[in-house]
Amino acid sequence: MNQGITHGRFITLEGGEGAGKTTALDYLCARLEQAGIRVLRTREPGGTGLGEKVRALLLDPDHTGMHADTELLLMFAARAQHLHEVILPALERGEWVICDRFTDATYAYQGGGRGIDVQRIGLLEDWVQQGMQPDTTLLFDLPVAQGLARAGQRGALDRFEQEQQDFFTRVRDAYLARAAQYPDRFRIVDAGQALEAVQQQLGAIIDGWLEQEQKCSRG
Ligand code: T5A
Repeated sequence: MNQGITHGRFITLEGGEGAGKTTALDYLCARLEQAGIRVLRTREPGGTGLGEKVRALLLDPDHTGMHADTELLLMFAARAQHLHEVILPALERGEWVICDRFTDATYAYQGGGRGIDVQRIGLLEDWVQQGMQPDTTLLFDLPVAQGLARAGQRGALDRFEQEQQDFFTRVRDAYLARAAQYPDRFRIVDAGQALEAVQQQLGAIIDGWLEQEQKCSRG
C-alpha cells in the first residue's frame, strides 16, 4: 500500500476463473509464515461478515437480472467495508495482507467483461481507496478455456462462471492491459503450467520479497 502507511505489505492475486489463485494462496502464506512474516489472508468480494453477505448476493446464480451498475456498486460497497474493517488495520499492525482479488478484478470483470466505462470505475476507486493501491499484484494468466475447465470440475457454477467464453476473453484482455499499464506493480505468473512449475515461479517471487525485507531491516 503506497499512501500514508509505511509498514505491512498489500499483495493481491488476480486472474480469470480457475486460474489457481486460491491454491497459490496456501503456498504463499505458508512460505511467508515460515519466514516469520505475519500474514493476513483474505478475499474479495468478501473478507468481512457484511462483505461475505454481499458476496453471496453477487454470486447467486438466481440473480440473473442484476444490472451491471448494481454489480459494480456492490463490489465497491463490500470493498469499503473490507478496507476499513480488515485491510487497513492489518497493514497498520505491520502484517502482510494477501488478498484473493481486489480492484483490478473490477476493471477486468465490470470494465472488460460488462463494458462499464473505466472512468466510472475510477471515480468509485478514488472515493473508496483515496489513492491506496496494492504494493504488488500477481496476475495468474492462462488461456480462458483451460481456466474454465478447471473451475468447471468443481460442479455448480456461480453467476459469473455462467458467462460465455467471450466475456472471459474480455476479462483476460483487460487484466493483461492493466498489467501493461502498471508494470512496476504487476508480476505475471504463467498459470497454465503444472502446479509444481507455478510454485517454482512463486518461490522466485517470494525469495525476491524476502531479500527486500532483509535489506530494509538492515537499514
Ligand atoms: N469479481 C470479483 C468481480 O466481478 N469483480 C470484482 O471486483 C471482484 C473482486 C469471485 C467472482 O467475483 C468476480 C470474479 C469471480 O467470478 P470466486 O469464487 O472468488 O468468485 O472466483 P475465483 O476467484 O475465480 O475462484 P476460482 O476458485 O474459480 O479460481 P482460483 O481461486 O483462481 O482457482 P483454484 O485455486 O480454486 O483452482 C481451481 C481448480 O484448479 C486446480 C485446483 O486444484 C482447483 O481444482 N488447479 C490446478 N490444476 C492444474 N494445474 C494447476 N497449476 C492448478 N492450479 C489449480
